[in-house]
Amino acid sequence: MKFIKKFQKGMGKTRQNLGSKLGYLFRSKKSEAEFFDELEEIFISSDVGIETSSKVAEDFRKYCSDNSVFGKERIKESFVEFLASILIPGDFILNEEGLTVLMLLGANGSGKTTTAAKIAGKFKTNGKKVMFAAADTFRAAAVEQLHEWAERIGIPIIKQQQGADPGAVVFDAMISATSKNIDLLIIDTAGRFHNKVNLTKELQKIDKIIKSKIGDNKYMKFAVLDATAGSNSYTQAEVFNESMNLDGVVITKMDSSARGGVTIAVSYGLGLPVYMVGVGEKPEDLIPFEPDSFAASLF
Ligand SMILES: Nc1nc2c(ncn2[C@@H]2O[C@H](COP(=O)(O)OP(=O)(O)OP(=O)(O)O)[C@@H](O)[C@H]2O)c(=O)[nH]1
Ligand SMILES: [Mg+2]
Repeated sequence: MKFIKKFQKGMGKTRQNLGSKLGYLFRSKKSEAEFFDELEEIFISSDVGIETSSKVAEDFRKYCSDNSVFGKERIKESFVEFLASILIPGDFILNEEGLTVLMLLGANGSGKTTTAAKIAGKFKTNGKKVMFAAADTFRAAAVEQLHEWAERIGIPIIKQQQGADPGAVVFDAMISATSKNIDLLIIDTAGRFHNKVNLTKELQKIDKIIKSKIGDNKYMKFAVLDATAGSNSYTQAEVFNESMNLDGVVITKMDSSARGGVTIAVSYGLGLPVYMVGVGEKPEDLIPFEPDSFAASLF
């Protein structure tokens, strides 16, 4: 639980919402049947989704009976252990030798560009050669924003003018990253979710280009999900996963959200690893996902 303090601070609002409802239930004098029904309802009302909520309640009931858990204090402790055990963490490590390509996908404003900058800053500090590809060519401001980050961090960026083919940008970036012995190439993509079909086609094209040039190198795809969007973020993860076969997700804006319960829906419901969590706007406010810290921070 290396980042427990950051989780506790970043999850204050979710603690007030989901955590306080759970705390209240754990202290109440309910019969066993009522307890598990209410547990399910609390999850449903906290962006965990109907299916996942009933699965969580059912599995926790089984966990309690398998492990002979009785009594209020033990139930709460066991719940923290249980929750930590069902959430899937991801460890983002670079290819030991050669290139790692990371593509970030996500809806408008979910935090892709900021997350790209936070990840780039961290690896640059650790002595890695990082490069950006500005594959969000839809808005001039998007290219500009990534360019500013690249200058601030001190890393190269491959970009073209607004309206250029994102596939061409990525093609150039793959060639440039390989010839310059880059360790990590981060691809920032467009997020206009309202134009879903076109966006999906565009992302699939980029995906194909990366795969055709990746060779033995490592390639990862993360959906960047805004915790304040709650269950909408779950839907986005589901749609992106269907069309793009995600490796995992990053959950952003945990600090401004009371709807951090969506983390449970995405990880347990969709079986997707959570690699990182955004707990603020500063570069250091992106932390690795720790299921035990997450579960403990709910109370
Ligand atoms: N509080 C908080 N704000 C965040 C976090 N991550 C991103 N943001 C803010 O969210 C806003 C949108 O972030 P961007 O990185 O521009 O999002 P994007 O997905 O690139 O957006 P588009 O390019 O428009 O699709 C910015 O104001 C960020 O500072 C976080 O973890 N916590
Ligand atoms: Mg952006």
